[in-house]
Amino acid sequence: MLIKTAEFICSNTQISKLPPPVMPEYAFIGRSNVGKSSLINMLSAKKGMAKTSQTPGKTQLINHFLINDNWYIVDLPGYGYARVSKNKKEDWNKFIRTYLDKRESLQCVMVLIDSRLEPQKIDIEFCNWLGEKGLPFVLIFTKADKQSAVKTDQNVAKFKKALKATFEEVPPYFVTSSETHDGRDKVLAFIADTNRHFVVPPQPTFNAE
Ligand SMILES: Nc1nc2c(ncn2[C@@H]2O[C@H](COP(=O)(O)OP(=O)(O)O)[C@@H](O)[C@H]2O)c(=O)[nH]1
Ligand SMILES: [Mg+2]
Repeated sequence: MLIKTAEFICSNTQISKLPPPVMPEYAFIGRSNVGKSSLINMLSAKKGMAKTSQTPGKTQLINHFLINDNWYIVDLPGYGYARVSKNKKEDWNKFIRTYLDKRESLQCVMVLIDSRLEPQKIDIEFCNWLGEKGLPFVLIFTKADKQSAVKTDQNVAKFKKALKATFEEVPPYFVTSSETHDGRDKVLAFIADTNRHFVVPPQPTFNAE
């Protein structure tokens, strides 16, 4: 897919204020510092669209970016940031899980995993939650340029093995680097393909009386 336009639309702290669910959207999520903002900038070919390396845990917003006037990248706050209070973590959980569970136009959750690391409990638990809810997701392994392809493959294999404890079928996955742009075409091709199957969900109708 060729990216012709990419623009920031809105930041939200309230589910009720999200844009109408009339276009397919893809939610990007992962641990703080996983490389989410860098990946969003890399995919959209717009440097600085999603701000990189902001103070983690500071912004708890759902950000919508409109791509090619016909689909959304949704930037969700990162999880697993140690220095966030327990209350804030609970707020995060409630807000994000409600969004993920209820958003009619959400086509796929893009779960970002740091390719340098062994499977992390928090990532596996989040995938399990998506599985329980029946939400479609794919794995995006980030920062692949930081180590050898062999090491990346080993970590991918370990992650798949960890998921097999709960999943019959492991979801599709992509290996990416925001530095070298590896994986960009494949992720965009997946999104283009999914977009083709999008059907606008029924909209609430307003009764004049
Ligand atoms: N080498 C390399 N560094 C990356 C890559 N992606 C992100 N980074 C770096 O990792 C740090 C965190 O990235 P950021 O996109 O802000 O992560 P976020 O907190 O998940 O949004 C920054 O210093 C980035 O420059 C990548 O693919 N390769
Ligand atoms: Mg970020």
